[in-house]
Amino acid sequence: MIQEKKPITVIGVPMDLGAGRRGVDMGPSAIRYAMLKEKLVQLGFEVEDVGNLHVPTPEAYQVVDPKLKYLEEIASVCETLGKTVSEAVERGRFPLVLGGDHSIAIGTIAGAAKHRERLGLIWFDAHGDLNTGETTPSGNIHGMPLAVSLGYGHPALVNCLGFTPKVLPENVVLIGIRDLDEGERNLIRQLGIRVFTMHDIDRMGMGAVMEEALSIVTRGTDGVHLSLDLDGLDPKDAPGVGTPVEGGLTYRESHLAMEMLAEANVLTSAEFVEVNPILDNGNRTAKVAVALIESAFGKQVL
Ligand code: 5AB
Ligand code: MN
Ligand code: MN
Ligand code: MN
Repeated sequence: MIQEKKPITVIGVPMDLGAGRRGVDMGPSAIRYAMLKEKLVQLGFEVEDVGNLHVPTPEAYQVVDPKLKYLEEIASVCETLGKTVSEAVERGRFPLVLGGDHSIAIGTIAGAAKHRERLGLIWFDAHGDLNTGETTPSGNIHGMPLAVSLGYGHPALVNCLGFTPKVLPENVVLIGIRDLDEGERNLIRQLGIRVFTMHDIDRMGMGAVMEEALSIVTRGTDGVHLSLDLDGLDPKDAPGVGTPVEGGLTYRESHLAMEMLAEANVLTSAEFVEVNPILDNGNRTAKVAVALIESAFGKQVL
C-alpha cells in the first residue's frame, strides 16, 4: 500500500441496527469531521468519498426475531454495501468503509471477497463476533459478522452477494480479543482459528503477533481485508464505543500493528467500525481511528 498509492474510495455506512446502543450511526460523520480525507490527501492519495449508504432508522422498523434483530434490514444494507465495495474494486480503487456498527463487515467482506480467489482477514476487536442466531446472548447482529463471513449463521446474511464462505478459517486472525461467549469459544476450537488474545499480546508483544498474523493472512491468499473495531483498543484510548472492555490494546500497540500492515503492503480493503460519538470524549475515538488509518496507509515519522 505504501508504494503504489492506489486511489481510495471512502464509503460511509451509518448503521446502528446491529448494535444494542444508539449513536454508532454517527460514526462516519465523526471520522470525516476528524479530517480523514485531508490526512489521506496529505499522504499523497487520490481520495473519492461516495458519501453514506442509506440505512433505515430503527424507530421506523420492528424487531421480528429477538435472536436476529433487524435481520432483513441489515441483510439489505449489506447487499448494497457489498455491491458498492465490489464496484470500487472493479474501478481499481481501495475501498475504505466507515461504520457504523460491525454488522456492516458482512457486506464489506462480501464485496472484497468477490474479487479474490482467497481473501485473508485480520479482525481487530475486543470481541470474537462469532455468534449465530443460535448462540447469541443479545440478538445483536454486530456480534455475528465474523461467523457469517466464515459461512455460519442465517442464510439471509451468509448468502450476501450470492456466495459463501467469504473466507477460510486458516486465513483468518483475531487480535485484541478479551471477551468471548461460550458459543464463540466452541466455534474457534471447531475451526482452529488463530486468536491472539490480550494475554498473547502481553506475552509475545505486538511485533511478534503481527509477524505471525501476517504469515497467516497472506498464506495462499491474493488479498487481505482489515476489519478494525475501535473497541479493540483500550477504553482509555478509544472511549467512544458501545461495548467497551477494559484491558485493551494501547494506542501504540494498535499503531504498530497498522504500521506493520503498511510495511507489508498487503491490504486490499479496510473498514473502521463502532465509533460512537455520543459516548465519546471530544471526538477522541474518531481522531484515533483517523490516526490508525494514516498509519495503515503508510504514514511514517521519519
Ligand atoms: B462488536 C456480544 N458478544 O454477541 C454479543 O462490538 C458482544 O462488533 C458483541 O464486537 C459485540 O452481543 C459486537 C456480547
Ligand atoms: Mn467489539
Ligand atoms: Mn466487533
Ligand atoms: Mn461494539
